[in-house]
Amino acid sequence: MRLSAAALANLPATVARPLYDRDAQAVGIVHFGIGAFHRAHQAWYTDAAMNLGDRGWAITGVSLRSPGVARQMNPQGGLYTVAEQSGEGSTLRIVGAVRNALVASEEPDAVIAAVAAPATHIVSLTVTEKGYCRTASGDLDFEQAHSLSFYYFVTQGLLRRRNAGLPGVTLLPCDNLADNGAKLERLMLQYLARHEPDLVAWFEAHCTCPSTMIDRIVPATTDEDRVMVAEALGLQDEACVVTEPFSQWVIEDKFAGPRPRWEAVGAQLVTDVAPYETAKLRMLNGAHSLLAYCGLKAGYTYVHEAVADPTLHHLAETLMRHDAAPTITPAPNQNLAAYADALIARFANPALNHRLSQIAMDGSQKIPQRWLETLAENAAQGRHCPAILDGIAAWIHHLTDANGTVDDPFSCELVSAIATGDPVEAIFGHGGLMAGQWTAAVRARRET
Ligand code: CS2
Repeated sequence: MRLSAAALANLPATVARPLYDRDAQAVGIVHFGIGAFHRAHQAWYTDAAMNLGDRGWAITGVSLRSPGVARQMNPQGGLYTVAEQSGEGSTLRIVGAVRNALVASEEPDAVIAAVAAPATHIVSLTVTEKGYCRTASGDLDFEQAHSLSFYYFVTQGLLRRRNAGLPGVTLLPCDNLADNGAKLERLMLQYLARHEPDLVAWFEAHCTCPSTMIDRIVPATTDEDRVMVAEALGLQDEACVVTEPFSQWVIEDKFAGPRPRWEAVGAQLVTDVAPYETAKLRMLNGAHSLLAYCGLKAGYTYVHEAVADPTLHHLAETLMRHDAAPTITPAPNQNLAAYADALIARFANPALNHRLSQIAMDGSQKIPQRWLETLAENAAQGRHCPAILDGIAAWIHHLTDANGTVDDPFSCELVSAIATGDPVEAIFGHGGLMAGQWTAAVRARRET
């Protein structure tokens, strides 16, 4: 038996479930990239807001290519379990916010119609760093941003909205990029200027792109997780996600129209996301990538194993407290030392099997905002970043070790850089993928 609306009444009493009439909710949000992270984070907050009485915020999820999630969710009427796991046990909640999942490559018109629907007010994104289709210099890569990118579907939907006299939408990026709202706006405008120049002025007047800081550790769901959830529910749930109890969402309060009352369920609506976003990217994600490359090199599989190693633990602490924290101007209520303590405790969560290899992928997309900005700011002050330099050395080792099969959108460039025999020069030197001032420092550190 599969999880379904009809089966909700028979679930064990310990499993929380939607408190609202799901069928009566209009779809107010179209979300591109309906992976595990969205289901455990933005959809989970939206479900909580609907549990408190918010109406009209059901979500249509979109996968650009892969039919996997749609096949998991649609037979369950969009329902799925969020299992929060810690050393103290697990808590299960059925989330009802997702109405359906579309596969853009199979039903492009349905995706465009969803963006164009009058009840839609928000188009949100978790397409990962590479999904923004940027060149190494940060501009839109028009070759990648083709007819199967979110740019195309959003543009077609917005065209219909404009032609029908409908209001614009809020485009809400929920990926780990610094200043993600401003970046998305710039890239979207580059796309429109090339493909629909007539829409540029309308977009500028009617749509907004708030920045967000999103945080929850969500490992890829495994078969063991599905078995654990099936045992707890007494039903099969193909779309379940496993996560930690912690969750944070900081959103720039700059919406083009209505939005759910996310602040009533724990999100922070602020005028400036930057301090939160910078701390999260440089400390959490920075330490994550460090543990990933150094941990894999040391033979570990999971984050909790890597952070239990005294040497790697010390390195992660050094990155957060010595390298990153001095580059961050905290918000008035932000305590970076306490933040670092909390991050170490989250990484050590023994109930979360978060694979280092999941974090290690797409390094070219992650390393700039996780490490290089910290490195550059410290360099400007004449300070060194020992932990980050160790991380870069471990990343280069990771690329070399991959034997030509690097999981990264710039894999060709990275494989060629390794083949030159001087990857530091090829990647960080003049004209390299990550050209910067730190070539000599990276080289010196690698050689020790
Ligand atoms: C991780 C993030 O995979 C990765 O690169 O660093 O997904 C991390 O788990 C999240 O950003 C936590 O909020």
